[in-house]
Amino acid sequence: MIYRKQNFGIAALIIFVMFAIQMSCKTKTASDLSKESIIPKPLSIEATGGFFVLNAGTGIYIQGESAELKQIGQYLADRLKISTGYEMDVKSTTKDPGTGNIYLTLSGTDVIPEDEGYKLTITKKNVKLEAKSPAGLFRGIQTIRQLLPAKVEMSTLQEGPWEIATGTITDHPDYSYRGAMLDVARHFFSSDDVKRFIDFLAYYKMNVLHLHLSDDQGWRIEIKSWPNLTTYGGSTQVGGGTGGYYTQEQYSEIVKYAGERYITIVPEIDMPGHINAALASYAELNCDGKATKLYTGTEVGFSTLCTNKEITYKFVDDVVRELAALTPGPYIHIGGDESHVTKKEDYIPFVNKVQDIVLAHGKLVMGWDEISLSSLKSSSVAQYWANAENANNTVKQGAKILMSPAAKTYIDMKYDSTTTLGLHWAGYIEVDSSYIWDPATLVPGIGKDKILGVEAPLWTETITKMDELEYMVFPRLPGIAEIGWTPASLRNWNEYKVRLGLHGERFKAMNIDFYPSGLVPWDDVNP
Ligand code: NGO
Repeated sequence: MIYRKQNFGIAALIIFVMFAIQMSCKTKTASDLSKESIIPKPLSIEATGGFFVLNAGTGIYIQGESAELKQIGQYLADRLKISTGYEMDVKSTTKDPGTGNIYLTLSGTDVIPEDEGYKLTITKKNVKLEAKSPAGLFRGIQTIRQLLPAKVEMSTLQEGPWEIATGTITDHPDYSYRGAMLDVARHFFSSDDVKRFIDFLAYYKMNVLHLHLSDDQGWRIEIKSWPNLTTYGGSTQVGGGTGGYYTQEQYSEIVKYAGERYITIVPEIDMPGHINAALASYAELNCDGKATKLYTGTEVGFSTLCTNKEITYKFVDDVVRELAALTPGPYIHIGGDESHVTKKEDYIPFVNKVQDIVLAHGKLVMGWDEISLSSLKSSSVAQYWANAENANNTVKQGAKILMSPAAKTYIDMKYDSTTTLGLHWAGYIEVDSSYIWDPATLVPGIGKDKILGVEAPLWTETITKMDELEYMVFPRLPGIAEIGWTPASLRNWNEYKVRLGLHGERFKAMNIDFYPSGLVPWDDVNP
């Protein structure tokens, strides 16, 4: 018996030693900057072979007294404090603070000429982040986060060491618009959920969140001059559950939260179709003067505003006016998709009029690709999702395209036939398929100069809560972010999938419920 116990003890010791060796092999030593898995992939990385160690004495310095830079420094300090436990004061300085510190500085345009670009120089002694604009510093901070061990993203105190490989990264985005869309109309998502989603975008250097705020199933933004839109029209959602809406204060808080992360909100009010929630809330918006019933199904294309009633334009003007006043970003998205029950001869003048209303309120127009049937201003943007002819029609009119091809960027599509969530009308979209494409060659005749950027829409007919959202978003979103940021010449699926695999640890640290695609080498992550 004693003999067997001893045997067991030795076996346990051997297993422990083997496990320890295996763990130490898996713990990366942060000494080769060029081998770090940064997403989106930076433009240039020069490694110098050593590492900087973040410790309790590390300070975060900002150049000058700017409140904006202070806020960016504080964002980094707050994030690092949670997992490292270090209380990093953010201090102002007029000169390079020297050894042991992180220094955030706005350089002249000669160092980094591009908006959102940054240069990150890491030596054994300190970390220097330079950018032309505060947005560039914010993007560079995401690179610093990704260079630290994955556990830096955890929400509990972790053991160091907190090493960052040394070298220089120079980086800037390929497209100026890199976004995602969240449909909060089919299923409502709380402000806190939206903020978490914004944090995902920020981590991958995206800069736009398009909120699909109204549809047949629900109206989600308070409009003070038309209160029933939310109190009645926002009361339900797909499947018949309780819906919800953002008060104007809550919406402004979301806008502010996004703004602090250099993310612009593009609000969408879908019209003249996808409008049943409004038609149910106000009888006078219907041609026959009778309110429709609230709708909780998932059919599309059955509702329309009454395009030849004067009150319709008063309604649109009020909604756009209130929304424009709450929205600092340049665009109001007017939808315009799938207006199957609006006659073409009514649709065209409607979109033209709405375009004028948006411009009169000081905003630019964005809409789904169908709006190209109307006369687009060159400042308007059509979001290509399905129809190449509409895309061509857009550029012929001198307007720009936002690329959201359904077969590539619709992250509400199932990964494969076994995915229980999602739709599949545009096909199954595995992680490789959503990564392997180039916005500038997708539609013949529409080159890079005609394209504003890329956006990944998440429609929520089948997505009811945050863990479901995360499962559809991850791991496809980082790939779309990379398509928007990194030039096509530097993108390669076989290389990318390894970097993505290493982000599995980060998803886990952030408590993200992701889809563990069999196409990605997930290292030692067990989701
Ligand atoms: C379409 C439709 C949406 C659906 C979505 C589902 C556009 C622009 N209109 O995309 O109403 O929710 O597909 O994938």
